Amino acid sequence: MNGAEGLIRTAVSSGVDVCFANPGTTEMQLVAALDAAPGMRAVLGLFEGVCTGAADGYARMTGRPALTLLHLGPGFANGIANLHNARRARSGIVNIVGDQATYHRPLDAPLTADAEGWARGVSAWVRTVQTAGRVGGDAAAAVQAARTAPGAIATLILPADTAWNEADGIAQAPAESQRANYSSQAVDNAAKVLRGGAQTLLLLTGSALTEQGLALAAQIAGKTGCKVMGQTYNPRMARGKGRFAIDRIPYVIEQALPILKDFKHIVLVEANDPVAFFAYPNKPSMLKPQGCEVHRMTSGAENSVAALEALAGALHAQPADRQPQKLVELAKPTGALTHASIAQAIAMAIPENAIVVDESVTTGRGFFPPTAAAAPHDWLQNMGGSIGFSTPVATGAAVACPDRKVICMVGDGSAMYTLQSLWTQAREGLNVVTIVFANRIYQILRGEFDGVGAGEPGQRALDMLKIDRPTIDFVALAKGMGVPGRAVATADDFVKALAEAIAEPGPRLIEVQL
Ligand SMILES: Cc1ncc(C[n+]2csc(CCOP(=O)(O)OP(=O)(O)O)c2C)c(N)n1
Repeated sequence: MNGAEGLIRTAVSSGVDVCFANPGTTEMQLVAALDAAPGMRAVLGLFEGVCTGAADGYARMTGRPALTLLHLGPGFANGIANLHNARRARSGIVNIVGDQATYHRPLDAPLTADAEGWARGVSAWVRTVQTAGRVGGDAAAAVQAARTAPGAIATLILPADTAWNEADGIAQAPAESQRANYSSQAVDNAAKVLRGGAQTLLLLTGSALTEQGLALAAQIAGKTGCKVMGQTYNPRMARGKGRFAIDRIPYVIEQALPILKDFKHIVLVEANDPVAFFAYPNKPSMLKPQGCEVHRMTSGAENSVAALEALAGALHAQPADRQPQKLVELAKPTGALTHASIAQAIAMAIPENAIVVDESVTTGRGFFPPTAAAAPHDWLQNMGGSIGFSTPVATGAAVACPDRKVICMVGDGSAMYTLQSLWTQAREGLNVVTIVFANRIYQILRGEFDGVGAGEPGQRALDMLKIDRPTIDFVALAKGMGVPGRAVATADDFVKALAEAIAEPGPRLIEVQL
């Protein structure tokens, strides 16, 4: 068995059986090993950012790492932006990066690069295999590193000769590491704060946003009168009918400040002390009001559901303490396409157990309240702010959950970064409905231009913000990659197009013309 086969067999025997790949010459033994070693599902992505984003989506939905297979430093570099997003989502991923053969590396052939250096910026664990004899052990160590709770990015660099030389067999990674429990002192402290009666915000993210975590938060809110919110962005939130509906801290500082201004305490459950996404002249960076005390109850690696359970226990908060919620009722929209009618149409269309991937940027800023009473679903967001996240993440989520419908909502600007995902969706027959909000501008940046006080944009500045010339035809682009699509310009047509797209198996695209 050569090193490449040892690696694939080690991954499979360790429970890692999906690989999002874009190979080159240095990975040919690994490609051959996919045939030789059964059990690995290999999914080709036509750009490395598709592979890394797909691995993020896969990890968010399964809690397990996938492999990516990338071509030397430059291939890895193409995948870095979505690894950055995945790192912030605390997704576990094992990157396998082929490299020049050990003896060829000093010759400085064209693709030779500092793969290790580039990997370090986004990886919690980096190793270069030194000899084929070590491949099995190194691959098992990479899987173990990626499974470090709650999930981490591990990058294993595999020089070509370590892939084709004889391996020492396979290894097996130890079982997943469990989340650390929680600090009872931190829970006692949170209980003391909540008993104190001063206005308190319970700020949640990560594993606290499961159905169970949210139900416990609802009890605590009902019992103590505290407010519960999510971070502006969250890796995954259980939402929809029957679940505790919470709002998020708005992105826009002017909207966030008044919402937070009266809180005397913020209790953090995996979340971070709220900060503005960017600095702006004459605006604060920290969003909490002066004098507000921040208390951390759990960090990202701890068991927040258990901590919330203990907190509910300490406060004697029962399921009966949950208050009924007034949610926006579902209603079929008609007439013009507006942000409100789009939200209504999506709320009506979300099927039971759907996965919604949200890169809707400015179009979707108000989507949360109107979709709160939709059928139960999971809502995934971009944790690192690097756009081009949603179409790959939707692809990986669909590979992870073939029985669930994935709805990918994406701005037209964001869609153009990693649109190749559609080709992978078509080839794999994935159940993804991509909705492109075609407003023909980087609308968010038009707002930021004002927000940073850059003045009035002239023609050249506007040319950097508008994407209307030439018009991008998303239906034609989708067709070219094997995905049927249609464009809509009214709410009525959007409702129809959504119903059709969701009813059909396989990928679909809807261009929403704003
Ligand atoms: C990798 C990366 N490049 C550039 C940006 C800056 N940026 C943020 S949002 C955005 C455009 C978003 O446009 P679109 O998806 O059409 O949404 P809209 O703002 O129109 O709602 C850009 C270029 C970024 N966040 N990440």
